[in-house]
Amino acid sequence: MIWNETKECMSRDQINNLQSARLRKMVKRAYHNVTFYRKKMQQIGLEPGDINGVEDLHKLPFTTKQDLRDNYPFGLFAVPQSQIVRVHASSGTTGKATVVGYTRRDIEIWQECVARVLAMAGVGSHDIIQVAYGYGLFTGGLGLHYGAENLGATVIPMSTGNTQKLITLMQDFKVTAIACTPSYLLHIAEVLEEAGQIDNTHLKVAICGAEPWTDNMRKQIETKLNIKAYDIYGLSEVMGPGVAADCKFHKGLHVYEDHFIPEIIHPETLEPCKEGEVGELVFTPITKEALPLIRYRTRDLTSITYDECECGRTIARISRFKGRSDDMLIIRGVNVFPSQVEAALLEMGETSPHYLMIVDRINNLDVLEVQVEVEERYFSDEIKQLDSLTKKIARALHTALGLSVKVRLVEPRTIERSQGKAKRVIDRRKFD
Ligand code: DLL
Repeated sequence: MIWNETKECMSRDQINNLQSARLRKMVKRAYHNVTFYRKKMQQIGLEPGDINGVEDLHKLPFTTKQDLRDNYPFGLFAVPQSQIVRVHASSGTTGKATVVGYTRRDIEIWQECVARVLAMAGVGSHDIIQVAYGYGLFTGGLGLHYGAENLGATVIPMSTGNTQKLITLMQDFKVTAIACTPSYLLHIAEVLEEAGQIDNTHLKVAICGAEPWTDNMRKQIETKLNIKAYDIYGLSEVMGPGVAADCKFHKGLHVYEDHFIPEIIHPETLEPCKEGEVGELVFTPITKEALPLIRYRTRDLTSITYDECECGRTIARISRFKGRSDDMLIIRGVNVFPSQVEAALLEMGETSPHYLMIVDRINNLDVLEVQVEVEERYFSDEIKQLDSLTKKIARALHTALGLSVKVRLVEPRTIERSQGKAKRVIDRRKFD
């Protein structure tokens, strides 16, 4: 399969024509099959016929994560449920997940995109790949799994959680490729190092993403493990992993423009940014059947270039991510909003709403500590009571966030009060 030349080296005109044709069809489908889009377009007097091509994209309204939540769970689906073959979900701000669905064709396109990412990283049918992203509602595990199978590689569906077993199988099966978050890979490297086994693997390549990381971190991974590491990007709303990825030149992530139209906008004025200028990434997927999205605001901050890459690909490239335009944190690959912590604490009713989240990276693993103010009496009473409340809060936060949390109860008025916007998060991880 020659991914490269047929789909990734088109001229700008060819890309524009393909995108325009697909955009026209997608807008029609969204308008006729999804009440939400029809109403939104009618409100601004827009009809599908007004969208002739990419040049008209700016006329369309934006879609946000809140829109998906407001239409929870299946309100934005454009096909009957009988045509939905898979559902994934990611965490939401106040407990309600963001739900996404796929038709059989959507899954085919997704696995093709991931296969293209893997092929770009030099993975092929001769490789044995351990998929160590979480399997389940998160798109990482199954996304990489189907993509690697599509490519013909041998897939070990490892998921997360048992590093020792992962290492044993990596060695016994002579695993040559791994897909996991970059911080987890560094942790794996450290465990290998401690066991004196760092040179005792057949690993050649890693496909890392789902959280921000730097070029320095990539080099660290490459040096420690003597492998090549590649960046893979995606988000569940737009598809999952495989929306963009980097090639061996590591000069930005190639966006699969035959399926996703990227835009960069100023997060406040919402006006388009110039090429090279940092702004918020907006995606319009143009081939999705189950969940068409029009101008979806990712909240990820990056810049774009349309220059041809040294590898010969002409599709647009986005730079490594510079952060987000909202308060979402990514902790061990899990998306966490401070408001989720607040909602869980308020629901318990035994604490004050004063809390502080401290995120750190210890031994390359993200650790979240939540400090919570509780009434004075908990400190004067028996230590047992404090202990049981700590455990209760930890359980509630674990349920709300899907992540284990270290809870520390503190006395009233310990957490600094702010006159302006409350500071709820201290992130000690380094991303530069
Ligand atoms: O994280 C999909 C994914 C799985 C991507 C496995 C790559 C590998 P969500 O849980 O919906 O989906 O989270 C999406 O994660 O908006 C970014 O903020 C962040 N993110 C994903 N990939 C990268 C990356 C998956 N390579 C959110 N670099 C996105 C930086 C990333 N941030």
